[in-house]
Amino acid sequence: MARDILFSGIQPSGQLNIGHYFGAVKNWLRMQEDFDCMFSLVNLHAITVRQDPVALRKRSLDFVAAYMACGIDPEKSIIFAQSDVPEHSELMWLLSCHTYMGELERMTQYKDKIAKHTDNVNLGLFSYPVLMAADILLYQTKAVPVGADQKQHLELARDLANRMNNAYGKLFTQPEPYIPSTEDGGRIMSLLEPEKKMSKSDENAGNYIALLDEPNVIRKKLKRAVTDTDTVIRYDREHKPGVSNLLTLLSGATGKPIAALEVDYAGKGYGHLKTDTGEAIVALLEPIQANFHHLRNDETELTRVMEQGAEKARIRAHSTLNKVKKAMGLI
Ligand code: ATP
Ligand code: LTN
Repeated sequence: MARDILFSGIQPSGQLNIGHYFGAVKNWLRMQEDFDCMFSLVNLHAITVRQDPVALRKRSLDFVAAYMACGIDPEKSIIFAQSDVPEHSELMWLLSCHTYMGELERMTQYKDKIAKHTDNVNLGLFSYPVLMAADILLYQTKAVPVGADQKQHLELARDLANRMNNAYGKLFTQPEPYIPSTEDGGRIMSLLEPEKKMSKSDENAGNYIALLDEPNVIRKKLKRAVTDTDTVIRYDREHKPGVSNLLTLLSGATGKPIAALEVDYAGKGYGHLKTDTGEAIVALLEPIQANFHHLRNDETELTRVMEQGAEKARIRAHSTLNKVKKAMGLI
């Protein structure tokens, strides 16, 4: 029987960090066995912020190697670059003509981004969620594993699927979000400003742990992580965001539930928690880093994986797009 389709993407901007790992990639690995998976390097999304072309190309290969180093298997899943499948942009236009300005004006990511990039408030930043809806709907996607920050964008994709299906007959599958709970890593917070999400575009590298950070850098960053003036190791996002974030990271890296960690750490100090979290993350990332360096050395193979992925994706994309154009009366 055909398996349900899963689609997810990460923008090749900045450096992949453990927020992406726990929020998205970890779920991808788990779901890879049960779904027909498509993982896209969403480079058209990345250019909503100005990119250096040479660095973007290089970073794109870094990201593909990183996906594979984490365990995404190109023999089981389709890995491809969004820009290799022009149907994404074409479906985006068709969806744009059915998206209301008010819907996009409400998007919090867009508001944050225009506040941050005041010198480049471009149309792409505003219409970004429509491109994301096109990515998803183009493949008749059922499951979309993402971090909590993408919930609002997912809602738009679902609304657009409904709107188009009501207007033109059944064109799209209704996508479902798969978002880990906050305790499970759906929203990993910044190390130095734990009320803010850990983000790869953060200019202060002390705020995140990159997947490729050296073990000693990881230990040092965790030692400096902001906690609070209390001394109790307890999970409480509202009053103890830093400590709660460390517990989430330790739990994610060791597989031990947070409640059990609270018991283990009763009476122990924050220094202890930070050291153990550092060691657990170093142990988690060590094999990933070794795989990465091995895979990244073979650019021919990475390019082959992307070409093979794009070829498969294009066949699927073409089929949905044709159906939509026909239904809309485009000859
Ligand atoms: P940028 O800061 O460059 O805008 P980003 O760090 O938010 O990007 P994306 O490429 O937008 O990264 O996100 C890729 C995936 O990782 C998405 O599913 C997103 O929800 C998830 N993700 C990003 N940051 C976190 C985080 N701090 N915690 C959990 N999941 C996250
Ligand atoms: N907007 C997402 C990245 C993204 C995506 C997608 C995720 C683009 N298209 C489709 C899931 C499905 C983000 O993380 N900023």
